Amino acid sequence: MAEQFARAEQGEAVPPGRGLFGFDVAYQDCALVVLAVPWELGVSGGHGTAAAPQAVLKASHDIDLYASGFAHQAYRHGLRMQELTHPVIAQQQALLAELPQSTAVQKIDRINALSHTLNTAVQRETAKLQAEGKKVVLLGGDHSVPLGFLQQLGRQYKDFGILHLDAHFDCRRAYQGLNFSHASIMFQTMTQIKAVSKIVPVGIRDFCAAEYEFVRGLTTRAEVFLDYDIYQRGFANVVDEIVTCLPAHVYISFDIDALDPSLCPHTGTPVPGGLGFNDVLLLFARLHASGREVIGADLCEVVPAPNRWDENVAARILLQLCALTVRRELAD
Ligand SMILES: [Mn+2]
Repeated sequence: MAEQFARAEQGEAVPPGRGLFGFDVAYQDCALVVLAVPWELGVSGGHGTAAAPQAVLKASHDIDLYASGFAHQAYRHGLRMQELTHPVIAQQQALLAELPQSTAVQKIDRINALSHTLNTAVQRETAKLQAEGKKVVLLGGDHSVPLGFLQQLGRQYKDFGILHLDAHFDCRRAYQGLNFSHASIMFQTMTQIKAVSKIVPVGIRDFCAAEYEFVRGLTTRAEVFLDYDIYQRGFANVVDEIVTCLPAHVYISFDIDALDPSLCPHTGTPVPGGLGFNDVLLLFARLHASGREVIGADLCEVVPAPNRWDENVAARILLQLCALTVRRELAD
């Protein structure tokens, strides 16, 4: 591995077929597993997010890895990507292939059943990885993917917060009859997982009245940073307020559509406005500097682009999320 790290640091091209960020890290040597979940049964808008993990893996070979601060040489701690291996992934593909022929009711029942199976599979797999001493970052797939991971963290931690970067609250009770759609992930999380003492949605700019009421009803369990309010005040003037809202243990749920759509034009439900790339870097740097521990993260709703742009941006965000999550192992 030392030789691969040294070559990357000299800026050499990555040979084809390599692992995440260009390194072949064996399971026993990795500190963190990026668990890829190629899933898109929970989407309402455009499709294609199931293809994100492979596209982000390829794009991760094309980015230079130098970073200062908490992300400095984070890859040296061993970052490995592997896919969730469970029959439900193939069952999803079969269902997607026959969807146009199914009646709506059959579709909804079967999607709900498969989504429930996926949640259980993700919960069990993340529990196994954690039991074997690995940190975990999920790579979707759509934003319904992390529920099982959040359920697992809810068993493990008495109290944690969610830094939720998104254009949407994702707090619909159900969407088009789907209980576990990407539009309901935070409704499911906040109603099911008592250990989540705080949710901090950031960049929100597209929501219905019922969702807003639901979030307001969470009272002190939610601190909302709407995109337009952030714009008016300037991100640098808000960033410490965002961090201060969060408890000592933090999970980061990153929907790529939180970003300005020029950074993720192919995502399924893009919305004008949004966070700049440097806003995210600043937020992560301040979160790290605050001493809070990132206990896990997800990156969802990436849809690959013909010119590989969306996955290029996503690979850079993924590196930051991995660095934040392994930082306890870093010799600062
Ligand atoms: Mn979203």
